[in-house]
Amino acid sequence: MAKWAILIIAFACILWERKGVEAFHRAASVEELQQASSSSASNRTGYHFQAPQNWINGPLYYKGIYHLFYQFNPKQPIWGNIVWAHSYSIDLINWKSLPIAIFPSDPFDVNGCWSGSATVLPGNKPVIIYTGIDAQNRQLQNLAFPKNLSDPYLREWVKPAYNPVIFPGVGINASAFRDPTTAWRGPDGLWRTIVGSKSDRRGMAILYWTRDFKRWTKKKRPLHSVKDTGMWECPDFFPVSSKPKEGLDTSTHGNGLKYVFKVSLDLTRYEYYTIGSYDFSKDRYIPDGISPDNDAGLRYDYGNFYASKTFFDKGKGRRILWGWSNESDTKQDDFEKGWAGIQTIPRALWLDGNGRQVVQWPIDEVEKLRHREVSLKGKKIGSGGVIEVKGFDTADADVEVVFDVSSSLGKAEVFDPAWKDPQKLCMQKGGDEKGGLGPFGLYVLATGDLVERTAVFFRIFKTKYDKHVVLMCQDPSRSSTKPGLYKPTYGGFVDYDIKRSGGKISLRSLIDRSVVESFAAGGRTCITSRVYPSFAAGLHSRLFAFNNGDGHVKISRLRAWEMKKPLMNGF
Ligand SMILES: *[C@@H]1O[C@H](CO)[C@@H](O)[C@H](O)[C@H]1NC(C)=O
Ligand SMILES: *[C@@H]1O[C@H](CO)[C@@H](O)[C@H](O)[C@H]1NC(C)=O
Ligand SMILES: *[C@@H]1O[C@H](CO)[C@@H](O)[C@H](O)[C@H]1NC(C)=O
Ligand SMILES: *[C@H]1O[C@@H](CO)[C@H](O)[C@@H](O)[C@@H]1NC(C)=O
Repeated sequence: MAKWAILIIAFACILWERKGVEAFHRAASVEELQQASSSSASNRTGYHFQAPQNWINGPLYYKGIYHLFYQFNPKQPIWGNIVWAHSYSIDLINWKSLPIAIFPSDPFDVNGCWSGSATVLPGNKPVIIYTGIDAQNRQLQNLAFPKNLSDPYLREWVKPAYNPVIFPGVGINASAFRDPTTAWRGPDGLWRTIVGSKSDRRGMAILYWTRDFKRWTKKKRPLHSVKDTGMWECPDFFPVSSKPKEGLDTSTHGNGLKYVFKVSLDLTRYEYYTIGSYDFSKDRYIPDGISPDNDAGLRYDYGNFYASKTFFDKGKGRRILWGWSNESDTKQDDFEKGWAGIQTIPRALWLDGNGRQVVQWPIDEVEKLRHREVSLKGKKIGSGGVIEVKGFDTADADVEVVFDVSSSLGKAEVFDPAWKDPQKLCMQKGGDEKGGLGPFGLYVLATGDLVERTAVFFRIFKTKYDKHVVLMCQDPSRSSTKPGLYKPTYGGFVDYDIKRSGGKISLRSLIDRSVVESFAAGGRTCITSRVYPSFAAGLHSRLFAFNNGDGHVKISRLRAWEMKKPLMNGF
C-alpha cells in the first residue's frame, strides 16, 4: 500500500524556519545527518529533491514561489505515520524546509494524512483537498486552508470543522478511495475533482462536483474507468498544449483540446497514461484509442517512477511533471542511510507534434547547476569500441549526446512483430549482446574496468516494410557488486523516425550518485533507475560511450557537465 501525493503552491519567500510539531522530528541530529551525507562518495543524491531524512514521495505552485508538499514519515525511513511535509523554492532547484503542513489531528484524519492536491480558487486562495484516514481506517476527503493568506510561506493550515467533505458513499469501497486531484472548473462554472478507486478489479476515477468547494455531489458515472486494472492511485487529468515547453491551466477548455489522463496502478506499481478528449456535456473522458488503455499503455517513464503529479506553473506558463522514485536497495540500507525516496528532476511536459504521446524535458533551471563542461565532436566508435569521457566528476553530471548512425542503418536487424514488450526485449538483448545496429550508448557510474556500470543504450531494428524501430534500454544489472539490490532492466520503444532525422538520435542522462534519469530523442522516451555502486562512487565514478553493434556509430556531439549542489532542505 502506498499513498502519495504532493502539492506545491507558491508564494514569495525569504526565510527558512524549521519549527513546529517537535514530537515528529528527532531521529538523528542535523549534524549527524550532515556527517552521514557529506562524503562526496555517498549514495545520497546531490541535486534531486530529498527530505532531510526519512521516507518521501510525491509534488504544486502558486504566486511566484513553489511549494512542495510531500508524503513523509517523520519517524522512520519506511512507509507509515504519514503527514504532509512542506518545502519551498523560488527556482524548483534550491529547496528549504518549512514546518509540517498537515498532520493527523481530528477524527477525520486521525490515522493519517495521505495524498491530495492543491487548487487555487478565485481571489488567489489556495485550498488543499487530501485523503484522511479515520479511526475505522476509512478513506475520506478533507479540506485544509492557509491560516494566514498574508504569510507568503503558507506555514499554517487549518482544517474546517465541516470535514470530511467527501465520504465514501454507497457502493464505494472505503479502503480504496483516495488521492483527489487538483480541481478544474467547467464552462458551467462548477468545480470538479476525481478520486481514485476500484470496484472489484475495475479501476476508476470517481467524479464529484461542487459550486462552493464545501458541498460535493457524486456524478452517477466515473470520469473514466477500465476493467482489470485494479486500484487507481494518484490519478491526474489535465489539458495539454502542443506547443513545446508550454502548458495549460487545469481549468482551460475549448474545442478540440487534448487531455492527458494518468493513473498509478497499485497492482503493478507502474503508471500509464492515454491522450484523449473531454466531453463536458457528459463529463466523460474519451481516450483517442491510439495507445492501449491499460498497463501495456504509454508511460511517462519506463523505469522507477510512480505517484507522479503535474501542476500548472502560472509564472512560466508551463506544466510540470514530478515523480517519486523509491529506493532499490534494502530496508536495512534505508535504515542505515536514514532516508529513502527522492523526487525526479521536475520536467516540462507537452503534447508531441504527432499527437500520439507527450514529450518531457528537464526544466531549464536545472542547467544553472552545470559547470565544468567537457565536450567531444565527430568521434567514431567501431564495433566493440569504448571511449572514455574524462575531465570532470561524473557522479553528479548532466550528459547530452547525439549519436549518428546514418552510415549503419543497413545493419539494423529484422524486427519481429511479436516483440511487444520493450522491457522484456531489453532484458533478452542486454547491453553486452552483440547486435546489428546497437546496442550503443553510455556506461554511467562505471569503474575503470567496467566491472560496475549502468548501461543506457539504443538498439535499432527494421521492419519488413523498411521502417525502423528504436528501442531504448537502461540496464543496471551490473551497477553494483553488492548483492541483494533490486536491479531491473527497463525499456521503452521510442516513437521516432531515425531515417527522416538524418540517422541521428539524442540521449540525455542526469546522473546523481544513486539515480540515473535518461531522456531519448528529445524526451520522447524516459527511463529512471536507482543504482548503488560500491566502487564507482564519487571521484571513482567514470563515464564511457560504447558500441556493441556491427555497424559503426559516430558521436556527432557530446557535451557533459559536472553539476553543482543546490540547497536541499538544509543539506
Ligand atoms: C552505496 O550503496 C551500496 C549498496 O548498498 C554500498 O555497497 C556502497 O558502499 C554505498 N556507497 C557509499 C559510498 O556509501
Ligand atoms: C500573517 O502573516 C503576515 C506576514 O507574514 C504577518 O505580518 C502577520 O502578523 C500574520 N498575521 C497573523 C494573525 O498571524
Ligand atoms: C476493498 O478494498 C480493499 C483494499 O484493496 C480490499 O482488500 C477489499 O477486499 C475490498 N473490499 C471489497 C468488498 O471489494
Ligand atoms: C520500489 O521498490 C522496489 C524494490 O523494493 C519494488 O519492487 C517496487 O514495487 C517499488 N515501486 C513502487 C512504485 O513502490
